[in-house]
Amino acid sequence: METVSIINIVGLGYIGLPTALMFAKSGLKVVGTDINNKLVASLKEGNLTFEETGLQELFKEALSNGIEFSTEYQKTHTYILAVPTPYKKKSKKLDPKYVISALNSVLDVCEKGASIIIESTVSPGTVDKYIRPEIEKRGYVNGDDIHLLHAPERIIPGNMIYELEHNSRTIGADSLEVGNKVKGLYSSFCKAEIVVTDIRSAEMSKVVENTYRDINIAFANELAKICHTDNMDVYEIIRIANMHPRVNIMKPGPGVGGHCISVDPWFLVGDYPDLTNLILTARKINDSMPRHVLGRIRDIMREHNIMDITKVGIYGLAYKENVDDTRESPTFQLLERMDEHLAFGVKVFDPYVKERIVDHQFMNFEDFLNEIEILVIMVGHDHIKSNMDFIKDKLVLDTKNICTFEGSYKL
Ligand code: SAJ
Repeated sequence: METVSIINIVGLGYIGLPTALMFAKSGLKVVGTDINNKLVASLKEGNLTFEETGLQELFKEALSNGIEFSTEYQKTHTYILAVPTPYKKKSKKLDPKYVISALNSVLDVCEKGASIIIESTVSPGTVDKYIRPEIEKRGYVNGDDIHLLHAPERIIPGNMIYELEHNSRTIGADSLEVGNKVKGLYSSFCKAEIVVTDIRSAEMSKVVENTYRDINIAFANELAKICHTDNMDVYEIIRIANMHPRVNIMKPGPGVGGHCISVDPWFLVGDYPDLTNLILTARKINDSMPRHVLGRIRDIMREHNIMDITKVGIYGLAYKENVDDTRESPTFQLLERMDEHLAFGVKVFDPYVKERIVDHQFMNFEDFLNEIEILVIMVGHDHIKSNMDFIKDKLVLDTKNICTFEGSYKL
């Protein structure tokens, strides 16, 4: 592996930060850059900005290896951009503004011949359509003055550190030579296979992976609705079906959240509206699940003659178990639906979410339980699994199928 000067990681969020720390742990010289002053100040003081298994230990190792954090872009040869790539809610197309702005800040300072590696998920074609023109506008020649690469991440919140080391990954480059050089860089911490391909294939494969998962979850969710209608046990049916050697149905749930699976398929729908019937339908099914949960709450209230919505408690604000990330969380979608239907005053609790972000959010589990009659489990945190004894006397709507006692309501 050729020696690299500084690696400048741009964007210190859920992906950029752990990646920066892994490089630093491997002994490389790393500077993490973010435009958010508060975030940089916090990291400089030694405080992490989100929780993740093993992140604290990794942070300590990276600090002792000299990782630095700054709001300034560094003059160097290697950049990794891990900034957000939101989608425009109406057109469902990717909004590349953060990548473009980060890229331009990098182009202002980078050395000639620098490699700029985009880790952010982008819709297929984004590099050609939006990124290359920025480089050309400045009179740089891509592949000569600047090397552009796309190296999408694959790590899953909750198991990021392990997966950074053990998941295989993809590097899209314009030439095999540059791709292999960057592969050498990532192999400083990634022990799995690293595939070098072209940029277009790297972009597409990333979005395809998340779309595949979205479609499969939608199938499980549709089954849950079918089974509910005719009083069948969807979990038993999935358990049996999955005994078939070539069947592997996923778990139904209250909806699909997170910044990846619920977003990436929209890039394909936005770009290929006439060709994405299956993908769009899957998105619609998954997006309909919070409404299905609302209907189930109504059923339980009716059955037990409970008229007061403030007796309902929603457990879980995170988008999935054992993380504090609330992006695109099904619970937000449920709360929005409730609000639209004038169901004000529903109570909320999540042990991972330490700041008050919604109305009637409790910070203490006991206080929360004391106030409610119906408990809706939206997220299967380990916390609730180890507190089954305390919720047994409630009417429980268990959307994650985690209750170990009889009598809970299911999706
Ligand atoms: N979910 C279900 N049923 C399931 C599995 C998940 O309802 O059987 C729900 C979860 O509760 C959650 C949502 O789906 O709301 C997404 O969670 P997830 O754990 O499936 O995935 P993410 O969004 O945390 O991470 C995904 C991963 N992609 C794939 O597995 C193909 C991860 O590897 C990617 O790195 C990440 O997206 C990303 O950054 O793109």
